[in-house]
Amino acid sequence: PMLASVVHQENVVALTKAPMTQTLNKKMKSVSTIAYIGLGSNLSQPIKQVQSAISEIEKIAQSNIVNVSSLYLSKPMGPQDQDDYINAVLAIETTLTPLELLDALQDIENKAGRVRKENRWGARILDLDIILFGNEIINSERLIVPHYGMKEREFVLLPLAEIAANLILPSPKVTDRKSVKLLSQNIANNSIVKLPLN
Ligand code: A4P
Ligand code: MG
Repeated sequence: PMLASVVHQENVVALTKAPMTQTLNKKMKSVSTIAYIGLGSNLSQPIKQVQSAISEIEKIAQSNIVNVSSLYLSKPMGPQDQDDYINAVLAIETTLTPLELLDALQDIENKAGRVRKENRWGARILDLDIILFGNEIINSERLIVPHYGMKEREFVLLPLAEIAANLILPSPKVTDRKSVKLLSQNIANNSIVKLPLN
């Protein structure tokens, strides 16, 4: 009984220390931002694409995933002659700049075999969008944040509401600073289903 209790205590210590060790190993600086990333896929086994994208995002330098929504099955927005999508949203704590994070996400899209085509809103193996980056409002050539479509898209708002309902959207216009919960309650959710956890 004596030995068992020692082993038990060591386990407790190991568990309590784990997140700290991970943080130090990844050389996190002190100032970090929570960013939200939208994941989407409707080609080449979309569930697997989204799951392996989550594993790849976990490996991004100076960053740690802090929350992941369920997976959602959604009808295509845009051309209807394409398969249904798998969508999800995750939260990442990062000390990267927004453009460094975009570079890392585009590397992951490219490694998954993403081919960029002309047709707008067409089928894709993997789409990784920065939905929010802390409270920042970004309007540069490569990056628009908050993501331009987030307020109209149920496949962004519903998974986001699952992990960050109380978040308020940054906006120069005070009246546009609405909570994710409110926005998600005000859109139709006819063409999306949350998949059970496996
Ligand atoms: N870019 C600008 N802002 C951002 C941002 N916040 N995050 C620039 C990521 N990238 C951003 O992106 C084109 C360029 O946008 C990038 O090079 C980056 O510099 P892309 O991924 O090559 O093109 P895209 O994703 O096809 O662009 P588009 O037209 O914005 O597509 P959407 O709006 O992402 O829509 N239906 C369902 N059910 N679920 C889906 O996920 N997705 C789409 C794609 C269509 N229908 C869908 C879904
Ligand atoms: Mg995209």
